[in-house]
Amino acid sequence: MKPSTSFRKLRLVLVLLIAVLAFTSTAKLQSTKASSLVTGVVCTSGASPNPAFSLTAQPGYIQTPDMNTVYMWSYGSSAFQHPGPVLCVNQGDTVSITLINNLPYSLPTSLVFPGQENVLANGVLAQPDLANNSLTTSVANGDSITYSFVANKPGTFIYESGTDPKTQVTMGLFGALIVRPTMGAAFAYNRTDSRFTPAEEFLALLSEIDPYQHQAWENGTGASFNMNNYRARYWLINGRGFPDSIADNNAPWLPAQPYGALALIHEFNTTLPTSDPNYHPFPAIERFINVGTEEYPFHPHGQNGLVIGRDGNPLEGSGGEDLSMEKFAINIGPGQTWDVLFKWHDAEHYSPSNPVTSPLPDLVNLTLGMFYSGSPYLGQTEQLPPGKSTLNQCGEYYIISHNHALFQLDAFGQVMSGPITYLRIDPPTPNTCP
Ligand SMILES: [Cu+2]
Repeated sequence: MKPSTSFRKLRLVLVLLIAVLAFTSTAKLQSTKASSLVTGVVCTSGASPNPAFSLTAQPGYIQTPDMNTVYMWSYGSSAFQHPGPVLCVNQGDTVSITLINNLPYSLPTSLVFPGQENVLANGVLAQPDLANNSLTTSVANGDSITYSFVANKPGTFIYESGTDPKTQVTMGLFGALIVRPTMGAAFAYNRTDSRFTPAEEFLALLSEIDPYQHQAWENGTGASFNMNNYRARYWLINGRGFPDSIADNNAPWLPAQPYGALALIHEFNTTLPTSDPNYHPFPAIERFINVGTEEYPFHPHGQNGLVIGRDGNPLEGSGGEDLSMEKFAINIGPGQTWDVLFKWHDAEHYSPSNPVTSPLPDLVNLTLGMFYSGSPYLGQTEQLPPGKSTLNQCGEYYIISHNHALFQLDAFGQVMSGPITYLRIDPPTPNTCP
C-alpha cells in the first residue's frame, strides 16, 4: 500500500529536519574543535628591538556571568577590549607605547609602568603631574602621548593609568606586560631553572568591579561618586568571571573579553625517550597579577606551585642561589605579580589494568561534576548514568583553581562565579582530544 500524500510530506519534513539537525550538530562539533586549542597567554608583540604599541583608552562594555553588562574604561590596540592587550617584549628592547586618550568627560589620563625605570614621555623624562592628580606626565583628552623605556628586567609587570588611579584603575585601565629574558622565550628569567613549556604559559590577571561606581560614570555622575562607598561586587580573572573564564581565548560571545583562563597542560615526564611525543620535561608557568584593591589568595588545587619570581624579580640570592619556594596557595597582594611554575605528575599511573587500590563508590552514591568522563582513569571515557551528560571530551582531568577569598567567588550576588578556572590535563598522545 502506498503511503498517503500527507504522510509522504510528513516523512519528507522529518527527513529534512533530521538532516538539518545532523548538519548543525556536526558544524557545532567542528567549531568547538577548531577553537578548543586556544588557551594560554595571547601576546601582542612588536618588532624587537624597538617594539611600538598603540593603546587607546576608551569606554566600552563587558559581559558578566549574571547576564549583566558593565560599563568600563579599558585599552585597545584599536577597538575596546578588557583587560588591555598583553604586551610581550624582549629584555633590552626599547619599548614605545603611544597612548591615545579617548576617555569620556574630557578626563586626562596617563600610563605608569611599575618596575620600569627612566620612562620617557614624548622623549622627556616622565614627571609627576600634580595639576592633573597624576603620578606621571599625563595626556589631555583627545590627544596622544608616547611613553618609552628600555625593558631592562625580565619578568611579569603591570601597566595602568597613573592619573587619578583610584578611579581610573578601578574603572579598568590596566594590562599586563611580559618581558622575555635574553635567555629566550622559554625562560621566565635568566636562569636555567626558570625554563617552562612555551605552549603552557598562562595568565591570571585578577581584578574587581564596583558596579555602582561604574554605573555612576556611565550615567555622568561618576565625578561625585564617593569612593568611601566603594565596594567590589564582581571579581574577575583575565576580565571574565566563571564560567566564561574557562571558555577559549576569543570566544565569539565575549567580543570585548578575549582572554580565557583555562590552563591546559600535559603530564610532566622526564623518563620517556626524548623523541617520544609524551616526553615533557618542563613545567607550565602561571603569571599572577593583582590590579585590585585587596589581597587575592589564589588556590590552585592538586599540586603546589613553585614561586620563582615576584614583581619582576627572580627569587634568588645575591650569589644567584635559588630561593624559589613551594606554595600551596598563592596570596597575591594589590599591585603584585607572581611567577609560578607547576607540574602535574601521573604518580601512580592508575589505569583499568592498574586500578586504584580503594573500592570506588557505586555511581548512585556519587554526584558527578559536569566534566567527569565516566571513568576515574586518565584518557578513559565510560558511559554515564542515565540522565547525566558531560562536557568531558577525551577522558581528560579537570582540577579547580580559584580565589580562596570565597566571598569573591561572586558576580553581584550570583555565587560560584568570579575568579574560578580549571587546570585541564590531557591524556598522553595518541588521544582523541580535539
Ligand atoms: Cu580551594
